[in-house]
Amino acid sequence: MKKLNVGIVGYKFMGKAHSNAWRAAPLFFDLDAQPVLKVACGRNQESLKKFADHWGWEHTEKDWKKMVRRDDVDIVDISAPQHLHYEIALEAIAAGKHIFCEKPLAMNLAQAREMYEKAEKKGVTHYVNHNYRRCPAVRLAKKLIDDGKIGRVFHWRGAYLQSWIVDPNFPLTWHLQKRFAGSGPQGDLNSHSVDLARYLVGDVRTVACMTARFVKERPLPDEAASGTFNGKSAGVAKGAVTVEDAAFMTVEFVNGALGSFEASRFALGRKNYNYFEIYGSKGSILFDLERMNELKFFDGGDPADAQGFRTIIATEGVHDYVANWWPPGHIIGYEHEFVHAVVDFVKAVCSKTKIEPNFHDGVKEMEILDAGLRSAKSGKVVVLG
Ligand code: SOE
Repeated sequence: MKKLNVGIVGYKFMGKAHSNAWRAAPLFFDLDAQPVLKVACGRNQESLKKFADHWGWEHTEKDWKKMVRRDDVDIVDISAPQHLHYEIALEAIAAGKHIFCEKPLAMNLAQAREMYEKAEKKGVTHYVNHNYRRCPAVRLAKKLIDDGKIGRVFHWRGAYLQSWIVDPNFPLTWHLQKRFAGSGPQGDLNSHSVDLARYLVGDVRTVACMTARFVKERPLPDEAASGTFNGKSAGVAKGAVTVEDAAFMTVEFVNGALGSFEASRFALGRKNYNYFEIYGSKGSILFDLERMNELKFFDGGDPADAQGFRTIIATEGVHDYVANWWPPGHIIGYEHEFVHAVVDFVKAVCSKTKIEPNFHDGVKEMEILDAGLRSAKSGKVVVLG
C-alpha cells in the first residue's frame, strides 16, 4: 500500500490529538494510503523525544525548516501556535508538501490570503482543522438543512465559552499575547463557531462586534509547566495581556439570516462549551458539544399535540463515519473528530480532490474574524467586500 509520511510541528495538546488521529485512522477506516508518523519537530528536545517515543514518531527534528524540506515527508501537520502557521505553511508549500493545519489558519487576513493563493498555485492539498465539522451529529445537522427540514434559516445562535483564565493569576501564556496568538477568543473560539456557521448557514455579509479585556496584566509563565488550560507562573513579574478576553459578535448572513456569536474564556463553569442553535421556517436544531452524540431537532410539521424538541442520538451506522466505530448506542468522543479529519484528508490527497474546510475557507473565516476585531475597535458595523 502507498505510504504517506507525516511530519508534525508541535507536541502539546494538538500534537497529541493529531498523533492519535494519524495512528487510529487506518485502524478503523479503509484508506488508500497508510499514514506514517515519520518526523516530530519541536523546541524542547527532551519533551519532544518523550512525545515521539510515546506516539511512535520515527524521527525527531529540532528545526522545522529542515523537517519541512525532508524528502521523506509528504504531509506537514502544523500543530504549533498561530504565529508559526504562516511561515511553516509557506515553506511547506514551496517544498510541495500537503498541509494539515490547525486553526485559525493565520494571524490575520493578509497572511491567510497568501497561504491560500500559494497553496492553490502549487497544487498541494490544504486543510484547516475545524474538527467540529466532523462530528456525526453536526453532519446530521447539515443533512437536515440540505434536505430542507429546517426550511429557510432565520437565526444562528452560537456560543463557545470556557473559563480557564478567570483567575487573574493564571499566567501570561502565549494564548494571551497578540504576537503569538493574533487575537484572543475571537481567533481561538469564534473561529470554530464561524466555521460551523459558514458550513451550516452560509457566508456572512456584515459584522458588528464588542470585545472586553477583564484582566490587563498577568504573571509571566513558567513555560515548561504551562500550556492550554493549565498554567504556572514563573514568579512575581507581570506582563501585559494584549488580546481580548471575550468577543461577542452579531452578523447578517448573505441569505438574510441573523446570527450571534459569543466567545469568552471568562464563563465560570463552562469548560469547553461549544453550543449552537439554528432556527428556520420549518424546524430548529440545537447542538451542544458536551452532549456531542446528540442533536436536538424540532420539526414544525409535527402535530400540535406532539410538538417538542426530539433528541436524536447519532450513533446509528447511517450517520457519517459512525459505521466504522462501534454498534449503535456506543458513543464516540472529541478525539474521533480528528480521526475523521485525517481520513478525509488522506482521501483528498490520494484522489487529488479538495477537502473542506481548506485554506479558502480559512480566508473567508478570517475575513469575518478580522472584521469583528475592526468593528470592536471602531464601534462601527463592517460590511464585507
Ligand atoms: C483552547 O481554547 C482550545 O484548545 C482551542 O484552541 C481549541 O481549538 C478548542 O477546540 C478547545 O479549546
